[in-house]
Amino acid sequence: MSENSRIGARNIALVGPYLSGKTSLLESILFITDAINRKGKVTEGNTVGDSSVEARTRGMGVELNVATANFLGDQLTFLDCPGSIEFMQEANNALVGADAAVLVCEADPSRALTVAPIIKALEDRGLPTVIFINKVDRGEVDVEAMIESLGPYSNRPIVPRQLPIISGEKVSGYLDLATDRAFSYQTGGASETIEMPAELADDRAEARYRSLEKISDFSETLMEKLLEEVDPSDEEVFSELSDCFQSGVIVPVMFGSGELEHGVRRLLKLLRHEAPSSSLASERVGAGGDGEPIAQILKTYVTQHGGKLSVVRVWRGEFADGSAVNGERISGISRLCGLQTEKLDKAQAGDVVAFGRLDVLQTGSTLCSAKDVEELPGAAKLSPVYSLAITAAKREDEVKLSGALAKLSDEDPSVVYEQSSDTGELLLHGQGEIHLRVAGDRLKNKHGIEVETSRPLVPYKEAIKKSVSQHARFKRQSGGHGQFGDVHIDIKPLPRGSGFTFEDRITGGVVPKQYIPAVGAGVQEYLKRGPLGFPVVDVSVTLTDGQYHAVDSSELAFKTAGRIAMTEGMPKCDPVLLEPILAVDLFVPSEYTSKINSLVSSRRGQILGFEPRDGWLGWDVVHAQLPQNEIQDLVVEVRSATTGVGTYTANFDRLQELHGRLADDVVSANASE
Ligand SMILES: Nc1nc2c(ncn2[C@@H]2O[C@H](COP(=O)(O)OP(=O)(O)OP(=O)(O)O)[C@@H](O)[C@H]2O)c(=O)[nH]1
Ligand SMILES: [Mg+2]
Repeated sequence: MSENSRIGARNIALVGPYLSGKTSLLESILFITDAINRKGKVTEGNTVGDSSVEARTRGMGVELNVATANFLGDQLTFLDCPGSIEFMQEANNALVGADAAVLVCEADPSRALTVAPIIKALEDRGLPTVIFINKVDRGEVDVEAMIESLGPYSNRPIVPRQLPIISGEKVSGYLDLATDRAFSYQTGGASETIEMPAELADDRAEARYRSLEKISDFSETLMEKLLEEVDPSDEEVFSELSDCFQSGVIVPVMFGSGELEHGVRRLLKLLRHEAPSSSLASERVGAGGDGEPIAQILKTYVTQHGGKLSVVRVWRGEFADGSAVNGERISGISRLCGLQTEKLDKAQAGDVVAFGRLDVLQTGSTLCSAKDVEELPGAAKLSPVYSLAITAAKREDEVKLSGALAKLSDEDPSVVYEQSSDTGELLLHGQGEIHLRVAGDRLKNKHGIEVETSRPLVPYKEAIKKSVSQHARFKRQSGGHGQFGDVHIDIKPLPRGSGFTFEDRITGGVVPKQYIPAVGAGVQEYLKRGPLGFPVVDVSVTLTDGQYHAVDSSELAFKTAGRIAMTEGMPKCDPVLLEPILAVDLFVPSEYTSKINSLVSSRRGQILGFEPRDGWLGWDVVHAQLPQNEIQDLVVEVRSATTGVGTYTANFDRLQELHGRLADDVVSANASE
């Protein structure tokens, strides 16, 4: 173990589906550990975990919040991640810096699927994980059924550490499977030891045996004992369970009620005694041992004053306030408890703290005082699934908007913005409707800019199907100097994807050389808006003949003649509307694949096939092609068809002819704008 590592410092990600109770659990943890002296409530908008206005007003997590507590002399830092799939990037970024994760979920087997993507994310990172089945105060909860239903989504065996004691319809306490002790919950206090309920003796023996079977795969001595029918001691079982959790090969399960503090102290003890030390995580990411101090940014906040606050995980060594990293100077180091900051002189390996004013560095960046920084991998960027066109509500805010958007995507890298080269619109891309609404609220609350949003325009194009020869003359006699240009052009369709070509076949100087590019420019100007009202693609124009006037001809006159020839010729070329078609991969649990197939068909899509999703248990990827016009709210329907977990990626594939009423509607809607 490296000397740099803080044995007592551990960073625990709180993850789990939307509204499973992570923030409420954190609130209880902070209260129990005296980090706060009054417990807030999510519904009252005063918890540590939901610190921003946007989170408080919605009663849901919308970004990462960090809080450090001291539990019996050990430093535990919690990374409270939002559960909504639309804010998944925040959770993924946070997981980069965690030592272990508490996966908080409800005992609802019908929603086990919503836990699957999180299980997968934790497995991919190799993060030691404990499942906390929450809200058991609600009554009629079946912890065992929940464990059963999660099994198919986990590559790691899920092993109960406790058995519920049920009184009436409610869980009133638990048996510890490793220590042979029973406890009764005390709301607002530690559970009390009670006598082992005799009627649970058989259940306990059976559950204990099943757990042992699962962990014996990872322990030869245990395997031998089981084969020889020797009952291992409680100490042995505890140590095996502990090792298997620490090394991340099994996932232990606990349960309780975060809000009522039931089972929370027990969870804290597990984290304190059994979670891997922070040095293990450093080794896992390849930043262990001795060497230059290294840290990594897990989250960026833009403060009310406009400065940046970067939440960093220190992997190795120490960073002092005022020291230089990557050419910038750390200005202020603080321990966090939500919005509350406590100043520190330095940060040490194993800490998750905030560094002030690293203005250029972004979430995911690796920090190092040495010149050449070897970048540690950050979280992969999710590809956007929902877009809106935005404009500043007030004209005078337009200039400020791009700066504010840069800060917005600094804070949340899954918000992406761009100026569309096709439609000229300013587009905001993200993970869903709520995600972008929160982005809009942030622009208003933090940057004082109100924006208006609309459905992005579809970048339709048009082409032609017939060749036409066209003559045009531009002639104007106005006092002295006149204007004269005369051209003959051939307009021809080109194969899809060829673009635009302009050629001249002038012989004998009937159009002087210096005027020919002007004809091309006039033609091109016309192509910005064809007979149907859209940019024209895949057309060739050849200048075949013409006339000029020694005095009156000019570049402008020939440019105008070129444009007139196009304006008159193009409508005769059988123009056709082209709509963009996207290649779409939809990622869904296999049980919903057929539902997704019909959804795609109902949106004029074409299914190309489907296959198992690489590396995902029980998921498919459906390959399809869909018109871009059908994709705007696709994610909303895909999610609602798949209990919220389905998603897709889309890329431009080609332009395809659109005919009939659909085309007429597009043309007339465009004309009326
Ligand atoms: N009955 C019961 N309700 C709870 C418990 N914990 C949380 N809740 C309720 O569940 C709802 C969601 O709680 P949060 O703590 O915001 O859940 P979260 O997982 O942080 O939510 P997101 O961050 O939005 O994913 C709130 O209405 C809580 O009051 C619990 O232990 N028992
Ligand atoms: Mg929350």
